[in-house]
Amino acid sequence: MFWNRAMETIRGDELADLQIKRLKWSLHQAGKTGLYQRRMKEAGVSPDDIKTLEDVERLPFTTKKDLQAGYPFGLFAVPLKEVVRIHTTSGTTGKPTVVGYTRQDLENWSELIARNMTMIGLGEDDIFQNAVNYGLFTGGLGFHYGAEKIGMTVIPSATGNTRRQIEMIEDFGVTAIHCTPSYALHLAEVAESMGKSLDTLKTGIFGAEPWSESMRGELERRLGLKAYDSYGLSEMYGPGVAFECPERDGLHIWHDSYLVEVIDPATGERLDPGERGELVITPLVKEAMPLIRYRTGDITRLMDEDGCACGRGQKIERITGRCDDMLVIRGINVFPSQIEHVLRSLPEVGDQFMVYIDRVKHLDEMTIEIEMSKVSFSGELQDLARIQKKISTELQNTLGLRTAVRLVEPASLPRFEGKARRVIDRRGNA
Ligand code: DLL
Repeated sequence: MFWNRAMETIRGDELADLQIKRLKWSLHQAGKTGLYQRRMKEAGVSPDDIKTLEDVERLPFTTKKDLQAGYPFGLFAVPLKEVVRIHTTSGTTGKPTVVGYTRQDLENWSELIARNMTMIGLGEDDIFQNAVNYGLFTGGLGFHYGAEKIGMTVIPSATGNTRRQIEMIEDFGVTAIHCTPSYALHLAEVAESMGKSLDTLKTGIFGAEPWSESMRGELERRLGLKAYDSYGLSEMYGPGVAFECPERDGLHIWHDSYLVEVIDPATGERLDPGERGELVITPLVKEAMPLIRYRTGDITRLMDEDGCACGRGQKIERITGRCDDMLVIRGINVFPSQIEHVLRSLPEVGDQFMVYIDRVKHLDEMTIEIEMSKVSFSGELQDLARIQKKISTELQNTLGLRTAVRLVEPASLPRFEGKARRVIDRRGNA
């Protein structure tokens, strides 16, 4: 099903023409800010030099640091009186990143969310529980207005009070839920402990943090729904940048609104289609805060141009990590998503884990605290030693790194209502 068939299926020359037209408009809009006046001058390029999509490579990059330097409103391209909403997201250090929206931006954003929801078969017959933070986090209001736009019955449940959330799902007959994958797992645990099977739930929309295919399998089994990956970032409005269709093999980017490239994060060179690297996005319709070649820090690759059975255009692969959360441990690069993938494939492992990195006598040590699953937790020392060895071996095989594994009782590690913080790096800069 399509919300906006013309825009969702636009391809080839027609798409390129639209993108270049919108890109020129965005460059003009960005040129209203001091940052881009300086940057374009330094790069020796003016909006008029950009005639084809290949010319985009001549444009300067924008990073999170630039947004922080402009804190709070330095990157706004419209007078503050035209900004009708502000969201923020965490910065790399100190102050948060501020994002502004005009009325048209809010309209564009809910259109994109409406496309996502319609694409996976949701509509006015659905009852939608939006179990994410409704404050400055873009997941709350972003999905709320998109869901209302297509006529769903929206329950703005926000986060917290998990037992009440479960009662609402049951009492209101909720058919679709949106939350972080970590919170979905927690909901599943609590529902099981309450003896609730949540039969009305059919669709789960999960995003805002990396999650693996094994996590998808687990959520689908325990919550009895079909789980879809949703990608976005506050700098690009929020959720709604890319989303899985029913094929669930990669996420469709809304190419009429976002121009995407994949670059080598070390050199900034553009990579060939299919190569994995950092996703760089130039929004094409943002009014209040236009950005040029924004470096997302997210690692993905562009998938085959054609070939999705749903009829929409090019997709990106699910985000496999960030170029800046990559851990270098004893010279070996480790992505937290790799650890998660290994752990979730082992039946002995329960729902939560925590990774600690320390420097002991100048050597990096990684310790993983792992909650055991209820079924495998017998408390017998012999069993524990066997399971510990099995997990260490699996981790070593995948990561190429020896890790200390500490097993803990089921349900004893902290739960996260929002984004999980599972990696604690205690090495400092020493
Ligand atoms: O997390 C927006 C969002 C809300 C997306 C709800 C999806 C659902 P930020 O707080 O600015 O915005 O964080 C953006 O989160 O650069 C990624 O590193 C990560 N991220 C978001 N979605 C996914 C995903 C929202 N599906 C940052 N898979 C991004 C992996 C994701 N990582």
